[in-house]
Amino acid sequence: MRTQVAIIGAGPSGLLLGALLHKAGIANVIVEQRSAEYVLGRIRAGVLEQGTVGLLDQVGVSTRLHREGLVHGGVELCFGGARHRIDLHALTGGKTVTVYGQTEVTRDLMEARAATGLATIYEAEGASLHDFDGSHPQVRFNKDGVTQTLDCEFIAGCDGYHGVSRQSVPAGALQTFERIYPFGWLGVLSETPPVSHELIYSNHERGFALCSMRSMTRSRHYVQCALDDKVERWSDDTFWDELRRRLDPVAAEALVTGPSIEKSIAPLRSFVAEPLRFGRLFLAGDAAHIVPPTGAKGLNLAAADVGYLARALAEHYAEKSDAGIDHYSQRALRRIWRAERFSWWLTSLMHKFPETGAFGQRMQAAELDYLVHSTAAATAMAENYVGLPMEW
Ligand code: FAS
Ligand code: PHB
Repeated sequence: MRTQVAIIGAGPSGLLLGALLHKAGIANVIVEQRSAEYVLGRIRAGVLEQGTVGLLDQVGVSTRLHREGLVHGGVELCFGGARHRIDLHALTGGKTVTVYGQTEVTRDLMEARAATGLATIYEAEGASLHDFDGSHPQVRFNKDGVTQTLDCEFIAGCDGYHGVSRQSVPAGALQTFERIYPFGWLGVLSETPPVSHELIYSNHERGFALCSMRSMTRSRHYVQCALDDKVERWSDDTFWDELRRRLDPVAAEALVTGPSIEKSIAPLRSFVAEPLRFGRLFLAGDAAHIVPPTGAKGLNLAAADVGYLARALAEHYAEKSDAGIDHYSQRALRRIWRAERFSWWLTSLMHKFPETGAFGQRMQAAELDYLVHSTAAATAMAENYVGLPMEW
């Protein structure tokens, strides 16, 4: 097999990159280790920045998003028993975010790709990357017991944090930066109406909580839990009772509970690998970086990465210029680090850190008080939450 760009991973990064390259007339093949059903079964992000929506518009995969997505002009912070709205729309000159699950984005991209006839090789096992620091890169994998070789001109590592791409880079060529948080998020998906029409982020002495949604009939809630906690310890009733304790009285009263249709615990970490380019191999999305989900940046950063990468590869093929691919890593990392900072800041502000003690709690209370009473502070939060400009 031969193509121009081999993409490792059929998550949102790989699928969106494939769609952007196809629009630019660049042939690409996606190699994915799991089945399409498995990929769709992962419940993850829920908030899209305008830049991400714009990229989906660009590849013609946003019809359902515009029909079913919920456009939000604000977000609420809950602390000290009361809620305070951050008016994103007013503070950012009209910007908004769209609530539309990552699962739906992935489904839309998968269906669009299937319609193009582009090759997506699911259940491709044991992928290995070769000669990406030379001029004839290859991806080898096993499909149905047969070893296959994909000759290509570039490889895009869109295979997530545990993928093979970053691990294929010689250790000395990569510098990594990491912070692991001393807690996780227990998330529950339920066919229940959202407690409010916008998201609620709660800083409570018992721990962080988040009330999000997927539609006006399907909710996604999270509570901060111990790093070594187990899903089995959390019955639905235990979860709802704990969530209710971490909300203001009005929200606690309005909360409609119901059976969980998905329940899982995710660890939280900040992680960045530098640089993002190694010869003809490029890293994008979670293969390159991880953010704690507090700032809703993970999926949006992945979209920005592949937006930059697709533009750089289009320049290489159409204009015979390598300026874009030479600049990709530096350009993507500038946005990545700004999102890492915002995600770390909001995580540090909203979660319970026992090790920081009473003084740490007072610092959080003072910052939250300042945030909701200072236009300058609220603007800083708002412009990061809606997404900083893409700076093409
Ligand atoms: P992904 O991990 O989504 O996709 C990588 C793909 O590569 C997968 O399909 C995998 O099977 C495949 N792959 C891996 N190794 C391979 C190999 N060797 N060969 C072939 N294929 C391989 N972000 C938010 O903004 N908000 C959230 O609330 C949020 N919650 C999250 C919860 C969890 C548990 C996790 C893990 C992440 C969460 N994220 C959240 C971040 C998440 O949405 C990611 O940013 C997003 O999935 C990034 O997409 P990809 O870069 O495509 O990586
Ligand atoms: C979600 O809906 O899953 C979600 C929303 C906002 C976040 C994190 C997760 O910050």
